[in-house]
Amino acid sequence: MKQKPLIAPFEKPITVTRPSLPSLDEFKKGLEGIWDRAWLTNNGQVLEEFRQRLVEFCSTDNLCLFANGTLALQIALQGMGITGDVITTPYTFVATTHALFWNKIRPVFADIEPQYYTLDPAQVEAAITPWTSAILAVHVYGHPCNLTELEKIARKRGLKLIYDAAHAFGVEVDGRPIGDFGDLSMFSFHATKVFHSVEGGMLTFQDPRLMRIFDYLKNFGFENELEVVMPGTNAKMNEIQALMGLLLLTNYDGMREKRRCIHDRYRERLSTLPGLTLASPLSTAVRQNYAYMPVEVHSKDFGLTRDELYAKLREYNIFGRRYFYPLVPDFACYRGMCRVEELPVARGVASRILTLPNYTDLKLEDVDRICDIVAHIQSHSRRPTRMAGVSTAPSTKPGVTAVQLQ
Ligand code: T4K
Repeated sequence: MKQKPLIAPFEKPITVTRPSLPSLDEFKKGLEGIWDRAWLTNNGQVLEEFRQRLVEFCSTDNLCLFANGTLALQIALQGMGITGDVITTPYTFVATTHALFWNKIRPVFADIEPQYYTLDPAQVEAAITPWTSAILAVHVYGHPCNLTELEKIARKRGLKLIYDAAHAFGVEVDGRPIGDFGDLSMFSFHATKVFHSVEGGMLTFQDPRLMRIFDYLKNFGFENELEVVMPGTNAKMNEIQALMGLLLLTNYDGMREKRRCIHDRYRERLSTLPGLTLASPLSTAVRQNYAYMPVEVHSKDFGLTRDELYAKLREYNIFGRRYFYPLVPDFACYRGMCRVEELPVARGVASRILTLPNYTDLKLEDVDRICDIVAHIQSHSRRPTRMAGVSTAPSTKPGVTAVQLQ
């Protein structure tokens, strides 16, 4: 009887991401200082040190820290006085759109570009009306938007240009930090991000006058014990968050380098598989951060749909995610905001996208094993596809157990 090869599943779940952590000893040492001072939040010493380090890292003093990225974006829109309609991308995490809604701003969805999945400037321009006040673009997966074109449109039409840079910490373009583009950028320091402070958010911006407004808005609008100057909220980062961020920031370059190796390996192994496409390589002007590992599954050539591959991988204990599917306008709370036939590019990408495990401590041998499993699943799909020169045979690399089944 013909024997079929099978690769063993991972013993433990391999999730789409896993937070980087500093050494526990270092963290404990930092905690001792916090314990001694008994100062846990409201502009503590560690927060101030963390902010100072970020000022150096991001090359700007116009920088404000928050409890998380969502609150940071909500406060940004409020503090900048954005109203009316804002043109934004449907291809993002829901928090981008929620931040608009919480400010009673109407999101107007424009389609994305197929190579990097960021807003298509031509679609943005076509969507502008007299009610448009700003563009809210997302550097999705850490891929910089078309900065030059968006800037041109915003300046020409008198619109504010705001970037959701939740995925883009550490990215530079032509040696300029990504936060230096547009009027304002929001970064997320959530545990699942390339760099994090457990939860956390940061705004960097051009207009220095915004600093005071953001400081009020994140602290109930307090001027002093007796005066409240605006109806703020509570969006402060605390000392323990700041400690995590401070310790991880010292190792940012090391973390980035590990991710670069992981990305290169995925590219090398997956780019020849028929029916899988990877995002176009970024321009050499971009210092990228390797935040996510998205692949598009073209069912006709791959032999399985994206959802079939997603489900099959779970059988091997590999938990990729369909970031970003469904599209934001397809969620119940935004349904009806645009017609189904609109946004064809975003819709197509959302139906094909799968983000594979990608985190600093993912071992290269595990990347190989994931790639072997993807190839193996494909070779056993109901519509097997092969291209010359592409082998779907299981690897003999260490860490990959090949067993024979009847
Ligand atoms: N704008 C954009 C474009 C964003 O992507 C986000 C957040 C925001 C704005 C808002 O920023 P924040 O307010 O979050 O700062 C995750 C994150 O929670 C979210 O921050 C992120 N984007 C989004 C893309 O991904 P979920 O619901 O997918 O997370 P969850 O809990 O399913 O975690 C994903 C995987 O990570 C888990 O399967 C396992 C692993 N994990 C997760 C956590 C929390 C760990 O190993 N350890 C952990 O502590 O949203």
